[in-house]
Amino acid sequence: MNAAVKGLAVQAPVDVKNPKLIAWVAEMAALCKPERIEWCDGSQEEYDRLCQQLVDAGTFRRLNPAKRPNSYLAWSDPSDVARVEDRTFICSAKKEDAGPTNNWMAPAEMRATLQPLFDGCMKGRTMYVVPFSMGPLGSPIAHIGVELSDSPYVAVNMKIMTRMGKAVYDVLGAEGEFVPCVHTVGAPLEPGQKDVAWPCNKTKYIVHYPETREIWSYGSGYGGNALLGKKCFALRIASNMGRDEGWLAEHMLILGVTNPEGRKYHVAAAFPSACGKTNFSMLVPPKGFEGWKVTTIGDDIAWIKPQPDGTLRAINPEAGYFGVAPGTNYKTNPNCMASLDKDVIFTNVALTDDGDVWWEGMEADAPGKELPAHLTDWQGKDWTPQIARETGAKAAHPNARFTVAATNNPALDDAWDDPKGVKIDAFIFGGRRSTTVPLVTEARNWIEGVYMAATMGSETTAAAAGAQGVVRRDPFAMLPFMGYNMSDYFQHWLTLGDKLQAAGAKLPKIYTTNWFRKGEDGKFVWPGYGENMRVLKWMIDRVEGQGQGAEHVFGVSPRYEDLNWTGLDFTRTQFDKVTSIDKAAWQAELKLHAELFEQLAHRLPSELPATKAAIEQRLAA
Ligand code: SAT
Ligand code: MN
Repeated sequence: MNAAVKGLAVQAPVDVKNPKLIAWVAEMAALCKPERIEWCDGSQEEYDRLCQQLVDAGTFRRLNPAKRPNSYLAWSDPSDVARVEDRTFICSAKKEDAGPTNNWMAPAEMRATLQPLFDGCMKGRTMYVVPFSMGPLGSPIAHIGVELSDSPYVAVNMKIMTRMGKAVYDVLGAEGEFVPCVHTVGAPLEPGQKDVAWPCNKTKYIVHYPETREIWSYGSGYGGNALLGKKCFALRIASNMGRDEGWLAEHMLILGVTNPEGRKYHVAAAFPSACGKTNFSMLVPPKGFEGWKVTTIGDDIAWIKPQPDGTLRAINPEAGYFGVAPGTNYKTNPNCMASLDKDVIFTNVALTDDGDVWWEGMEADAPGKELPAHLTDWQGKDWTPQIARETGAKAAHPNARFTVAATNNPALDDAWDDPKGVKIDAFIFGGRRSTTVPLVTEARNWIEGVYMAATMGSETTAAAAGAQGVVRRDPFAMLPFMGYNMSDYFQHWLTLGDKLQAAGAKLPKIYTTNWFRKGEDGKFVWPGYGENMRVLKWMIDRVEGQGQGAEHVFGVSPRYEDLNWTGLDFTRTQFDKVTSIDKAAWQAELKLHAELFEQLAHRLPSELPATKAAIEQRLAA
């Protein structure tokens, strides 16, 4: 099949039978004016060829095959290292449908803005047609997207992060629906112009049109700005699909947890970016938890669809992990380290003198915990421990990432690729807070759980450009990923709870956690990582109707004696430090909830201020 377009004839491969897809590729080619079009088939041959091309272009460096087989290192432009939230737009027809937490521009105005930017934006480059399925191919919970990108880095990352390739054209058939995603680094090449290793543009736009379910991304080659299946589709566009169709697209890991008696449960947990979702999803139970097993279904995103019997079933729409490297080591996440042995794309980590990778935190695995004597840092500069001491220079960028297939994970759940998904028994919402919020609290009911999730605060991280460590409200860990009005989203959760209850189902329990309280010395009090199993076990006990706890102003928390401490030296005093509820701090916290509710007042469900009033009354009593 082909479509003739001014300048460039679009010849689709024989597998492509979808006239809408071909017409759209032709239309976008006419606009972006690439030198050529390559329809990706997702084969290993194609992956290897594109990686070699990236090596030849200086974007990739092949790592020492004896140390890190079939793996590559990319260093981005220093200005293109994270998601750009202030350049991300939800262009719904009406401003109020994007809501006060999103940047908005009228669709016509945005289209007029983007038109001249995209006109000729791919000159001198190849346009890759990247077909992908979010979720197991053909699953009733899955959806298809096609990304057009002038970045081969994007094409190879999408091969790892999604089910990408020829099989998607078959599922799409002649009539199938797909979400069109256009991406350009915004760096056209004039004839004879030499390319740079990491092309990008100072001007950036990450744009979503929720009504027409389109994604347009301009100017960045990095992560969630460019791998459009991830945050743009699987969260911002999918949250709109979920609202319209009665399901949930959430910024959640999914894990399986099996107790020594062999009973298995599934937990979906929302944490903001770079707050340890990958670590938690691959948790290795510590000493004292013999016979317990944790398995990974997903590490970042969950699509959750209600079933006729009132249960919720979840899939991981992704097929790989785009995880934060710094801080990852054999103590914090041994399964992740094992996943990274081979077949990895690293971005913005440091290079060792023997052609391997290094990042801050890896020293914990060195025999004497020593730092490497010399590295090349993520900007290609010399790095030594002395330089680091004197200048504070980081060898790896704090948002440095690895891209690796889920199938590399030794803790991968057997059902991770099951088209039916897994049944969710509990939700966790966890913020990063140095103070105020206790280690774990169980909501007494669905509404209280929605309140906890809605009012969650978190200190910002390097995953997004901008200031770090500032507390901001991050409802459901979805603030940067919400594709419509936040208040409508709260209502969607409340309505779903009502529906499930009406179907006679036992609702999943809802928890809020905070692993990040700090002591006067500025250090984390809770050991975290594998030790989070102690909290997870308490939750599972509660799901089973077993675990004990004490009720307080906003829920139920375990007392010291309610957790299993075998194998960990953690005193009652330390426990008090991570669980105490300070009345004055909570009065101040509730003022921040009030500010959030003021911001979201338009269409805010009345259940939320009512829950707040009840907490205030209990706090005052
Ligand atoms: O850069 S990404 O958006 O893919 C990762 C994240 O922020 O969670
Ligand atoms: Mn994320």
